[in-house]
Amino acid sequence: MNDFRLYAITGEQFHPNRDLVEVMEEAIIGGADIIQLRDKTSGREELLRKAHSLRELTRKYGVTFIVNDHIDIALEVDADGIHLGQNDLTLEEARKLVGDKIIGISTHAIEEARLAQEQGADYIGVGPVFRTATKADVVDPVSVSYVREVAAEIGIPFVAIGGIKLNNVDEVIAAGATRICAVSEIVGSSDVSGTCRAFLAKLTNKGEAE
Ligand code: TZP
Ligand code: MG
Repeated sequence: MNDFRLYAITGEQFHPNRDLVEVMEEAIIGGADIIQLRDKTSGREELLRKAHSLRELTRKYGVTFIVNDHIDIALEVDADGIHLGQNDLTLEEARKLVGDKIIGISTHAIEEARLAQEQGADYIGVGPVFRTATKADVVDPVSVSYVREVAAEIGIPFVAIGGIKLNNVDEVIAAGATRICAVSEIVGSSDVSGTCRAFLAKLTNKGEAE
């Protein structure tokens, strides 16, 4: 999973009239190489149904599939991994439950990044880099300076997240990010594949003007 570059997270509120699987398929076609199911509102049955559908989709394309928060659902659909926040299970507890599946941890400060690395996280989220309305209880933006700190010090893969758009991603890449994650900019786009391709072009060109 180390070679991923573009991490797309679901956000159905940004495409109210479009099907979840269809939108995420467009993201994959555009080059997203990790898909995460993040859904804070559905009940368990609905979540499970979505997880099954996205597992089937990601298998078809050979793309990594991560479930946010719900370890039981990740296990039930045989997702590739889970993503946890600072207030969820500890890494040690999570590792016991998921074995060698991928565990990703959200971090907002270098101490959290160090700890996640020490405890065996497979990757970390670094953010929110910019202000975002996508996450309800989000902490204040950490700015690109936190991206710079992580890039300089942390050895495990990290993905920058939070308010990242095509028009500000260059700054994030210049700070050392080689992997980008976005919700609204990707799934809320009228051209989901094109937006993914544009992010990837910027990552390939290291943020230089195209
Ligand atoms: N974790 C930190 S910021 C964020 C999450 C899930 C939301 C990012 O959404 P967007 O729309 O890309 O700002
Ligand atoms: Mg969480």
